[in-house]
Amino acid sequence: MIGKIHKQMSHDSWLFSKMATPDYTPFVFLLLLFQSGVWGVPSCHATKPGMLNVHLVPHTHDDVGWLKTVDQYFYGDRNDIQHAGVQYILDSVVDQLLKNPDRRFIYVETAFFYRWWKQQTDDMQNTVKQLVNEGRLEFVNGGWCMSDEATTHYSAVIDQMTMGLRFLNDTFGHCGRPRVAWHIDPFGHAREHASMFAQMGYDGFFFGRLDYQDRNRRMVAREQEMLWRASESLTPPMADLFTGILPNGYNPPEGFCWDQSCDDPPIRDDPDLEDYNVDDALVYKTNHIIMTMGSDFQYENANLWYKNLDKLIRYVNQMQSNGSEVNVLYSTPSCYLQELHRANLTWPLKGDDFFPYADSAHDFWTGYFTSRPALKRYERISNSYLQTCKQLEVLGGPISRKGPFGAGDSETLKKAMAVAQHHDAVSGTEKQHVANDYARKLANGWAHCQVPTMCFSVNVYNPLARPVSWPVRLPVNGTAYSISDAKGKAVDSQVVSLCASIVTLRDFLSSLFCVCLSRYNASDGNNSESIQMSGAYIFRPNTSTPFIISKTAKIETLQEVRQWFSPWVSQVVRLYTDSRALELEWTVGPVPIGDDLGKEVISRLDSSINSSGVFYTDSNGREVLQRRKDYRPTWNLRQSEPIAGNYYPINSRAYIKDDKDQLTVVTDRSQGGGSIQDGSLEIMLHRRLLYDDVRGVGEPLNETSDIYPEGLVVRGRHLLSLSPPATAADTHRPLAQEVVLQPLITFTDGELHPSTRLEFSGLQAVLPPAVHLLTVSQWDQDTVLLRLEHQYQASESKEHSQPVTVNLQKLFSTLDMLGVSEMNLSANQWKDEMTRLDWKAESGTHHTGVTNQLCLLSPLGCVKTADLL
Ligand SMILES: *[C@@H]1O[C@H](CO)[C@@H](O)[C@H](O)[C@H]1NC(C)=O
Ligand SMILES: *[C@@H]1O[C@H](CO)[C@@H](O)[C@H](O)[C@H]1NC(C)=O
Ligand SMILES: *[C@@H]1O[C@H](CO)[C@@H](O)[C@H](O)[C@H]1NC(C)=O
Ligand SMILES: *[C@@H]1O[C@H](CO)[C@@H](O)[C@H](O)[C@H]1NC(C)=O
Ligand SMILES: *[C@@H]1O[C@H](CO)[C@@H](O)[C@H](O)[C@H]1NC(C)=O
Ligand SMILES: *[C@@H]1O[C@H](CO)[C@@H](O)[C@H](O)[C@H]1NC(C)=O
Ligand SMILES: *[C@@H]1O[C@H](CO)[C@@H](O)[C@H](O)[C@H]1NC(C)=O
Ligand SMILES: *[C@@H]1O[C@H](CO)[C@@H](O)[C@H](O)[C@H]1NC(C)=O
Ligand SMILES: *[C@@H]1O[C@H](CO)[C@@H](O)[C@H](O)[C@H]1NC(C)=O
Ligand SMILES: CC(=O)N[C@H]1CO[C@H](CO)[C@@H](O)[C@@H]1O
Ligand SMILES: [Zn+2]
Repeated sequence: MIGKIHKQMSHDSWLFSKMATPDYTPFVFLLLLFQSGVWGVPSCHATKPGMLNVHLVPHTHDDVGWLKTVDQYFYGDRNDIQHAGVQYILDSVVDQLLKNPDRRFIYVETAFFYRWWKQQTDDMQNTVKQLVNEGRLEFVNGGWCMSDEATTHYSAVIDQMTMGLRFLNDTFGHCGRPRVAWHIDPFGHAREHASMFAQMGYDGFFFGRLDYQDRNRRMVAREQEMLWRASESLTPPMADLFTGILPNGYNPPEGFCWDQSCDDPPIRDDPDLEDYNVDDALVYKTNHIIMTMGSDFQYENANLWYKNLDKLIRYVNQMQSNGSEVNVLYSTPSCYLQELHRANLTWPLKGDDFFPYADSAHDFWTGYFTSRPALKRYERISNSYLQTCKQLEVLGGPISRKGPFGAGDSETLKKAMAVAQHHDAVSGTEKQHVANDYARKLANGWAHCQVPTMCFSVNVYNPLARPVSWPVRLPVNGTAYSISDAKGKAVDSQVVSLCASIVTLRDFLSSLFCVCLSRYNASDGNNSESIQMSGAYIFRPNTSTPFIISKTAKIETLQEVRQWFSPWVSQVVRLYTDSRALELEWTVGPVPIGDDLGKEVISRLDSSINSSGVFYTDSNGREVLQRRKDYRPTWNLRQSEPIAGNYYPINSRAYIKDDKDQLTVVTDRSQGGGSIQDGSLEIMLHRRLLYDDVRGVGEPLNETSDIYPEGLVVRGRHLLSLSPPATAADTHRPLAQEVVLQPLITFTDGELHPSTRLEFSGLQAVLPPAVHLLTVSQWDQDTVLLRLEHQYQASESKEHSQPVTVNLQKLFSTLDMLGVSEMNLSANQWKDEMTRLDWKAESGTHHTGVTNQLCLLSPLGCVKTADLL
């Protein structure tokens, strides 16, 4: 749950409408008022109980940028690159829906729909509202985009979903609320995404891509539809999500593509429909099957599709009079889901995730975990900037929302960040000109979000709800600097000369573990086993032994240790006083390609930890999952790529451990990595490739820029901590949050006005360590959206995986709270509207973890809801 706080300056009475929270509340949402809602019941066509019901779902998959930029896709510009124009799709579909009330369409990407909507007349808007109210046009997923699942951070995903779903609710009310999450294209699926979707109130989730071995097994076992138990911490069914695998990716069955972009013959009026193949249905459990009738940017001329679908339905159903038992109907994912629910079956339970994704033996989509490391970092730091900008808009009051010094407009950055979550944006799988466009949009967002600032002075804003100790590094000239804090007290500081030489770290470093940077030669496809090349999506090293860039790094020791492995790979190692972690700052590039070989550079940490093939990676920056080398929890893996097949997404941290020690690496962006040898953890930093990997992008991942025409140079940081496993989470949870929401540093020129306030805290008191302040954002004139999160996973910390209490009345220093209302995670439902379909799991409802609890204090005291089990 999450919340909006009604604030009123200088008012100190509190009107809590009601305060109840489920027993573990990862996200808290509070809003002013409760309203009763009536569910819009989608109007689904009747099905026939004794027959096989084929649900035809007309749909289009509109990437929010990929081969073309998001704007080019909307307008249909640059059709020489790819024929695609979303504005025409929506024009054409609405027109065709009006021609026959039986027809249905689903729409997914609110970033596009929102643009189209703004250009429509009142009449057209009313017509579309009618279509939505009648269930003829249905929104599914409904976020601003269809986010990538491997390289996104949960906070940015929640933001982009909230933005899209809010537009739908504001525009269409209840009938516009999507019940189904729809990730038909992302290249693997994260458990945290399923958990978020459940907490956003979705009743089901459909996707297209999973490992080919997993899929084959599931088809045989008829386990393509399941109940995903997506959290070890939440009490079922809070994070349970009904999940279905679509029969044909997201394409139509072979021979049935009637888009203008396809060559399949139309249905003639003397139909021979013997080819109509319903064998797919044999691998599903019910007498219902869903067919995705559409694909990338289809329906620009919707008449072609609908005319043929009308005929298909008519002719196939006519055969029923001759004994056929196939019933074909126009449908939507939520109508299909409703039938599955009605079937009242039990479904297999799934506890792990769907990474990594391979579409055949040597084709692991694990390269994109690291592709475009500079864009990945820019996206991550833009998230931190946006959260700060939103907080200051709230704390600074109305003046900070407009005017020359006001942050004014966080909307631009919000939209740029939402678009950047798309599965061809932060994933790094777009064309170079499109990657440039995402970066340009983020930069424009920063410009609109100028955070007001206060000799030169350095302003540091910490967006977390607790104090942090954070090193600030500034380039200076000379050594004569005195640095003081707001009270005039000296701040501990050092000027590190670029060439001085003081011994410190070397012994420390070698006693703990050994860092060495290595690289893989990328496969160029000339190989007897498979012609697959490494590319933007796919990681395929030439051999399974990494090539050590240099056995002897040239080392200079200062307050920091500087290592040069080669002219294009170097690293600085720093240990700050009082720090819980060692900092490795790596610099890689320009990656040489003179030998005509692509290269993928990794950082490998070797330790004496007895990790027995087990390692841990986070899911979208939130819960941590256990990984085991050459192993998948739900099927017997035949491992065909010893490196790429053991890579997993690392969004914020990864670790290995034994009984005594845990080595944790906190990353500053999403990267791919794994533990190939016991005691070792490797993380891919940068990749430069000379071939396209034939997954559609049509370009080698060969990044250059104006400043780096020889090849992009990328710099980043890893924070390493070594602690006893029992207390490791107490370090790496807050550390990871500090890197995600890092202090914002700004500069002011000239003397400060004497009356300038040098120190400010938006909070009255520090929040308890287990509670993370996830969102503070202006919702409308008088309300603020607040999300509080219990950030510890069940059982991971003796001290912090415990219920915790927050007193909302004493939270903010500049806001008074008039009332509070709870909402679901994506803020598109009030608490009293929250209902979800219940599903029965096949086997043991094994719920292990201790339930974490976040209790909100109200005048009624701490209110707990009953255990949901
Ligand atoms: C039903 O079968 C009869 C006899 O085979 C055939 O003439 C007729 O066309 C069939 N009708 C349909 C709708 O297939
Ligand atoms: C669903 O199945 C259970 C048995 O598993 C049965 O008790 C229950 O009545 C069924 N519900 C409906 C609505 O058919
Ligand atoms: C550094 O300071 C010296 C002396 O004030 C000056 O001559 C020099 O130009 C400065 N260097 C830079 C890079 O600003
Ligand atoms: C690996 O590289 C060597 C030479 O550098 C080449 O002979 C071999 O075919 C490559 N293997 C693969 C799988 O690309
Ligand atoms: C790989 O093989 C293709 C054709 O078989 C050839 O054109 C290409 O030069 C080869 N690449 C390398 C790096 O040997
Ligand atoms: C990578 O390619 C280089 C040639 O550029 C070769 O010397 C080296 O042995 C190769 N390393 C591996 C691990 O294949
Ligand atoms: C490593 O751990 C495994 C159990 O996880 C144990 O069987 C093995 O003996 C250990 N090896 C060493 C060298 O301690
Ligand atoms: C990679 O980029 C470099 C630098 O722009 C260029 O010289 C080279 O031809 C490119 N190679 C490929 C295969 O795109
Ligand atoms: C959704 O929209 C309806 C109709 O405008 C409104 O009454 C309701 O409060 C909105 N719900 C939320 C959660 O904002
Ligand atoms: C965080 C939270 O309260 N999420 C709730 C949102 O609403 C759905 C039902 O629609 C609940 O299942 C979630 O728990
Ligand atoms: Zn896509």
